[in-house]
Amino acid sequence: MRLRSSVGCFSGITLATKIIAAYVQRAGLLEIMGDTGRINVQGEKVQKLDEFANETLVRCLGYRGTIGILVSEEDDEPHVIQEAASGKYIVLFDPLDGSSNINANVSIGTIFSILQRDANHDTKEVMAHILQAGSRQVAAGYVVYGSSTVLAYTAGEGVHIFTLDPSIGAYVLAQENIRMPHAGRIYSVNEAYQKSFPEHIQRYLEWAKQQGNYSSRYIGSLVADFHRTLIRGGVFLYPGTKKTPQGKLRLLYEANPLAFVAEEAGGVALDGQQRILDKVPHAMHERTPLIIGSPEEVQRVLSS
Ligand code: AFP
Repeated sequence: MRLRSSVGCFSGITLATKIIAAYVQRAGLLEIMGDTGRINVQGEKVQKLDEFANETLVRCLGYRGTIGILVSEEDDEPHVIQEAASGKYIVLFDPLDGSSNINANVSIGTIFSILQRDANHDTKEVMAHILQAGSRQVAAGYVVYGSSTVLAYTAGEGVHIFTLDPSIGAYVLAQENIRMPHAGRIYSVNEAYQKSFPEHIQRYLEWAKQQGNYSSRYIGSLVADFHRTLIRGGVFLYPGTKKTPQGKLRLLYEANPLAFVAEEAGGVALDGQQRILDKVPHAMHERTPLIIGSPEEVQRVLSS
């Protein structure tokens, strides 16, 4: 298993997510549930735990010698840690995905993507280093704070799953080179929006319902819905709607890292037109439609 030289980023992420996991587990006791009263750059209510998770990641990653830039879902602007070329990595993250579920004790997670500075640009051209296609990620993954805390990670040589052992405070390798099932009869989508989805997606959902052997599963936390899709197969969909043609999910720190994990495990991730990892971003908080999962099921959605 390879962690690559981005290992400094990885140890910052494992430290931060262990701290976040401990807080999430005690959220009810610490009076850190509920929102802060602040609205973030995405127009969403910032939960107290969102803020805590963001600060923890920025703190844990901000002092690593090899990190140059941090990008968070919660912050309008990137954190430039160092302009020197030694800060060669860019870490992009959604500190607490699914945070509107916190009060209902539903699984939530942290998603991260690691890029290397683009050698064609001066180190001062911050946006040029951030706005790279997902195919240039050197590593990516996520942590699910669920019935156990699970970390899924890829550095381009397969996907490896670690479980946090709370008795020793360490992530322990649980599954090496996990593969996503090639097919799976589960679809995961917010069906309340069905009527405003593109027509082929509506046709797929109608078709699946008529089969009689499909299950519908939707948690409403991308990271948890994706993790189930990785383990059990099927397809997760968050298409554009008439009102929001680009959907809700963010390209750089949600779709890209999950697409990298999916492909490394034998799955597929598309926006409906093209491969997620080929999309060249134009803005740091850009959104994208997402169809991700088992190759057979994704193909079925596309050809419906
Ligand atoms: P929150 O972080 O605001 O809970 O949003 C979570 C999320 O971005 C993603 O994790 C879910 O897949 C998606 O939103 C659910 O959105 P809908 O409520 O529109 O289905």
